[in-house]
Formats: sequence, structure tokens, C-alpha cells
Amino acid sequence: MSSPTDLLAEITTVGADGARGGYSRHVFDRSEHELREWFTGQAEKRGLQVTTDRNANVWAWWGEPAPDAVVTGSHLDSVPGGGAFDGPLGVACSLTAIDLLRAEGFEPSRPVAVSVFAEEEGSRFGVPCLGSRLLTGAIDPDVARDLRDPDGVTFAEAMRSSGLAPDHVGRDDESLGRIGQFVELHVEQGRGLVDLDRSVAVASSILAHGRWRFRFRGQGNHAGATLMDDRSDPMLPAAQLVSATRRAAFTRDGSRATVGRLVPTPGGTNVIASTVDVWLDARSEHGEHVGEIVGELTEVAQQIAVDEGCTVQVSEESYTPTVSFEAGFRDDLSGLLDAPTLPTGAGHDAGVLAATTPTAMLFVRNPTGISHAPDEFAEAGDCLDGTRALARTLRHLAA
Ligand code: HGY
Ligand code: MN
Ligand code: MN
Ligand code: MN
Repeated sequence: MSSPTDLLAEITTVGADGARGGYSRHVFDRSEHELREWFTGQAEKRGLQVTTDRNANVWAWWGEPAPDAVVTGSHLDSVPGGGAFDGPLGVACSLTAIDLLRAEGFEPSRPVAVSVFAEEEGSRFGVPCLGSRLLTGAIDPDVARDLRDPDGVTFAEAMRSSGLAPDHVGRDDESLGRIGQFVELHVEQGRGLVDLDRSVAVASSILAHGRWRFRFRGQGNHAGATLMDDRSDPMLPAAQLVSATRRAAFTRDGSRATVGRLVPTPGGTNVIASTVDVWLDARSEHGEHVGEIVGELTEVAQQIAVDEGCTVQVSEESYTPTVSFEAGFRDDLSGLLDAPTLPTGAGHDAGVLAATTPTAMLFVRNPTGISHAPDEFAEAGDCLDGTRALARTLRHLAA
């Protein structure tokens, strides 16, 4: 019987990013397509029935697709230069948990499915959990279809070139109606389990989190022929905004503000940029702090833009309020697994589904505590503990 580590080893070269390190696997690109095929092969090898829904999410069914199923799973896409476990560990543990249950002769009384959600990281089209947001109706289908990647390709065009029809993306009551309960296993993105010296935890909550784009406009010009007094250089307000994010978060407890993506146009060394886009990722244990951070930084951006003879346009790309997993379900699993509960600062498809479906999450220890970077890690033994915990959970729910 394969271990989760064995399964992850099968995809260890898929989407490996030689330039940035780690993995870059983005929805509908070649590597993510390869991962979809890998998952389908793994599922069919287990006699699971594989379907792809109207929102490009993949479902592998143990038993006929039917309402009140116990669903587990996660995602296979990554951030640019991401780790090997964020997403794929949940999928690998889902498959090996089914192996374990079958080896024990367990026959579920309810259908069991493994789901792989599309564009969880939002790395290509900018909106995280796009597949699960479409499934639950949490994003307007027209907005989703028109989302553009950095090359200007729309989500609809990318779906089409992957052989999927974008015409019917949107809330999918048939697929939603089949999910009785959803449990996602995920590598921990932090050191909570290291500090507790445990290998598995149950999630208690997800921080409120969102993404905003600040577009600074100035006057593109020649770096050598333009006197310093004659410039409207959008890079200057952009740089001041980046340094202001630190203060905005530090002054609000439990908050985080990050700029990990800053794109000048046209991006030439000897060219004063005409526009600079700055993406802000803001999160907090206190939902109201996120709005305060964005408000403060919007004021700062507007002021510094004027000072530099530029303009700024701020747009919200996504926002998810604090997710508190349902206490009964959380405590039931915590007791069943004798596992501690932990909050997470990372967003997940489970956080989107929690709005409509009884949902829980399991975390597996990450000794580095690092995620969204090549150093993300999980020991083979802890991954096996994750599989065992997920198998116990599925047995408990589908008995
Ligand atoms: O961004 C997040 O928190 C998640 O990893 N998608
Ligand atoms: Mn992630
Ligand atoms: Mn993830
Ligand atoms: Mn020249």
C-alpha cells in the first residue's frame, strides 16, 4: 500500500521551478494539467469514479455520486515557487486514507469522495479558492470568466483551451447538494504542532483575509533624459506604500500585511515606469483590523501619490471574513483523534465551503513551519499519522 510520501514522490518533478526554486503549478498550465491526469490515474487505479464539474473542480467517488457524501480532498495548484506539500499532501492523504479503510475491510454506508479544487492559490487569475468560490456561488460567474492572468488570458479562454466549457461556471447546487460533510487535511503553515510536539491537529479557525491591488499611475519616461524635478514616477509612492504596510500591521494585534508582488510597467532598467501595481495581502485575527489596515494604507497611498504627481486606484480582489469551524464538528474530531485544535493564518477551500457545508480541517506537522516556499516540509511518519487520522475521520463519518 502506498504511503502519502510515496504518492508525493510520484509528482516530485511536476512543475518544479528551476529559476525560483520550489514548485510553480498554476491552474490549466501544463504542470497542473499533468497533476490532474496523475490524480485521475490514482483514483481510477482505486476504482473511484472521476468527474470534473462545471467549475473545473475534480471529484473522485467511492460509490455512486449521491447526496450526503463524506468528502475530503484539497488542491494541487501552488503559489509561484511554492512548497511540495501545500495542497498535494491533502490529496495524497485522502487517497491513502481510502486505501487504509479498504485494507481494514471498511465499507462506507455513505458515498465518499475526494475533491481537487481549481485555482486555490489564485496564483494565475488573482482570486484564491476560485473553484470552490464558483461552486458555492461566492463569486459572480461573469466576473470569474473575465478574470485575466498576467498575459491577459481570461479564465474563460483558459478553460476553453483546457477542453472545458466556461459557459456554465457558477453555483453548482447538484455538486454542493452531494456534500454532506467536508474534511480537508493540509500541511500546517506555521509551527503550532512543532511547539505542541504533536503530529496532527484539528483546525479551529481561519483568519479574516483578503487581497487588494493598488495601481499607481505616473508618466513613463527616459531614466537619463528626465530631470528629477520633472518626474511623476509611480515607483516612489509604491515603495512608500510597501514600507507603510509594516506599520499598519504592527499597530494592530494579530494582524499581518504583506506585499509579495509588485509589477512595474513596462519594467525597463532605463525606463521610468508608467504604472506600478502593488498587491496587498492583509489578514487579522480580528476581522475589523483588516478593513482598518486597508483604509489606512489607501489614505497613505492617495497622499503619497499626489505628492509624487501620480494617481492611485485601489481595487479589492477578494475578501474572506474570519472562518470559525463549527465547534461541535471540531470538538467531535478533536476528541475522536485525541488531537489539539489550532487556528490558521492560511486560507483554504474548506474556509469557503464552511459557509454552506459542515466543514472541518486536519493539520499535519511541518517541522520548518515555513510554507509558500521550498522549505515547506512534513516528515513521512507525520504524513502517515495524517492518513491514519483522516481514515479514522472518514470511518467515523461514513460508518
Ligand atoms: O493564501 C493562503 O492563505 C492559502 O495558502 N491559499
Ligand atoms: Mn497555499
Ligand atoms: Mn493550500
Ligand atoms: Mn534609448
